[in-house]
Amino acid sequence: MKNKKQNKKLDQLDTHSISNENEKLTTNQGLKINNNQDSLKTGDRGPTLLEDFILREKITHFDHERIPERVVHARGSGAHGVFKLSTSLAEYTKAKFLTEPGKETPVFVRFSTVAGSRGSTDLARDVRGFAVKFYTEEGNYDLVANNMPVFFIQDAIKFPDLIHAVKPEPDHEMPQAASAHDTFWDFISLMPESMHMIMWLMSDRAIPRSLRMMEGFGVHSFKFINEEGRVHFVKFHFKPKLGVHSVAWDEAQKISGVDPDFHRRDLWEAIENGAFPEWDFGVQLIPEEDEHKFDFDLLDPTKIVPEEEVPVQIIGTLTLNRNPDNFFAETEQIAFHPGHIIPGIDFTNDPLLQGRLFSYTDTQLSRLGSPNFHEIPINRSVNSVHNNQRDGHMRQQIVKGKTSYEPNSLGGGCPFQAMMSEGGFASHQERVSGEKIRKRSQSFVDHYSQAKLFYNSQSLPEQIHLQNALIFELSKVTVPEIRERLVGQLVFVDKDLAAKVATKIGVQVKKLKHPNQSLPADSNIEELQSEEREPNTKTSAALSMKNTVKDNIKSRKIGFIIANGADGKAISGLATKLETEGATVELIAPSLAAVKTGDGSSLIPKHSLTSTASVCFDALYICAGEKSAKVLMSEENKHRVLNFVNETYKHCKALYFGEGTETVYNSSNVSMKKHEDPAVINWENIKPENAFIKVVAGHRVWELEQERNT
Ligand code: HDE
Repeated sequence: MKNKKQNKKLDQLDTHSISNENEKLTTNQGLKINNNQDSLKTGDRGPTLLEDFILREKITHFDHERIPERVVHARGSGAHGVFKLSTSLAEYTKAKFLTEPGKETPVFVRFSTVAGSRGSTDLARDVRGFAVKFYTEEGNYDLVANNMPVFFIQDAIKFPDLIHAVKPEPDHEMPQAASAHDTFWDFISLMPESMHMIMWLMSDRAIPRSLRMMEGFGVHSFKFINEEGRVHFVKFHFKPKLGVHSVAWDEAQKISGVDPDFHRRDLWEAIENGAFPEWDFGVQLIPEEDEHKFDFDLLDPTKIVPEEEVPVQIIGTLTLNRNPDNFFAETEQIAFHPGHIIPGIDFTNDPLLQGRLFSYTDTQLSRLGSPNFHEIPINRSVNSVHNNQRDGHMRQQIVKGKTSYEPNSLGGGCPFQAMMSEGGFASHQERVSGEKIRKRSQSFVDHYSQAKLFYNSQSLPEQIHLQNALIFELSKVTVPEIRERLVGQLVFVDKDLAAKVATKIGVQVKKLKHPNQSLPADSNIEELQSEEREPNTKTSAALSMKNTVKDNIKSRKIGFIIANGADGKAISGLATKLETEGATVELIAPSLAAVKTGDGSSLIPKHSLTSTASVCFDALYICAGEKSAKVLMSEENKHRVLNFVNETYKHCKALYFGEGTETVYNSSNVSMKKHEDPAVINWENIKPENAFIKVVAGHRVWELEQERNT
């Protein structure tokens, strides 16, 4: 954070931040308070007096502490950081933060779930928001992205319908933060354009292991404009350096109970521990003249540009390196808007993006309550703001002088319009003509090819997870006709998938016959949905998490189960090795009391067997030592220890049984395996520590799931 602009941003926040250290308590008017324990009364048992301005000020402020939560993306966590450019894009855009290699731009990133309220669980099956505010020298640039590259709908006019369908049902306000209910699937089954997004939502991408292990996508095509006015379409990508990883659905459900703040805590702790989350920032660039060379429309937000057709060029690194000081002031009050752009970046006519350009300012007005929300420290740009906008609720800026209009002579004509050469923004000039019409373009009609591409590209375990997710969700749908209609949609994605889901949710696979309101009247739906279509066998390696980064154990959380008598030397040896490679080791013992190891030293556990669960860890080590194994297998502890071991095994995570723990091994489900299991390490392994690290680096061994769970 040595960079000047970043410091400016920090200074700016600092002038608004305050510490209570060594300070006396005051009212909001700065009056020192002498008694914060009792209200003003008539006698010590008498009624409270209206005169008590200190009580009234305190309670009134408290009564107004809440602001409306975001309509969508209400639950979020954020962090400060920096974007460092490595490759100049001057050939494509004049945006200054993208043209000078080495340049650092301060950022604030807010991750979120979409459907749940502010207090909902982090591990809901959902899309994640990935909103980035770049505080550039030319003004704030917001890339309000998601962790999935496509969206449910093609036109903004359907957004309220989509959100009403997924939110808790209006009669009984259930279920919270879940798409597994009637209204969501009713809507989806009538909206074939959502099928591609449904594949992503039912995949493991919707239950990330960590916010630090998610990709980010701008979704829409945007435009880059260079100094000469030349246009390229651009798709934005964030690729996590730790790879893209997910938990198992069974884990997600359990984590929601054990630690609903799992993602928030993980992000916070990683940053506090100095394991700064990092992403490669990349772009797919398409020259304007190639706009129509694809078999889909670049303006259609339900389509990706496959990386095989246009590779992602990595141009820099996004690093999150500082937690907010105050959640409300920063993470809650930050106000994103896809319309916050800078010279060199412009919009396309994607009808979803066009609608978003209206929505975000409108929502900030109702959420933050004033047109002056840009003056809240987290929303301020690093370059100063000069215009003739005045007044409004909670105005902070004190503008000197008597003119608040333009043109003026009394104020010397200031502030002046900027010429383009001075950084003045001018929308890219584009020729537009057409009928005034409410109609979907015929080029938006193919809803299934890319849904199929996604499904085809998944590894077998990923496909099974996707099938199971659909079965889970649709089993919660109480109306058989909705289940049947959805299966009717799946037929056009993959017949086998449709059949597998159908048998588990008690419906027949039937050919789809229903009105398709999103399609133009003249669309040839029969042809598009024909089962005789040429089979689509295309795949794209970038779509499968199987091909992600699996070569390190950085920031992974390893649980050590210990008890009195454990082998202290073996524990510290392994812990040092894991920590040297960047992992975090946490001790779990029968109670929080200090554990005495065999060599007489004492270790303080972070958790007890009752206060945490296996689902909160990436891997488990049953600490070496016969004595401690005996304690772990005592009547009092046995059930909990075996639960840890069996769950870790079931969820395909690395398990390591230290020397002397045969009793634990033999009592667990692991002993029932019929042959060598590559993810279970024990005292017989040659170089067991290295073997363990290798399995942890692979994250989960999904290939073993079917065998382990049968
Ligand atoms: Fe949003 N969206 N959205 N959205 N969106 C909001 O703005 C909206 C869409 C996204 O951490 C709201 O400040 C409409 C796509 C993120 O603060 C609201 C449409 C994508 C966030 C809104 C979309 C997004 C929001 C709610 C369809 C992925 C959280 C509170 C036309 C590219 C930002 C707020 C944060 C938030 C409207 C579709 C991403 C109501 C009308 C597509 C990451 O203005």
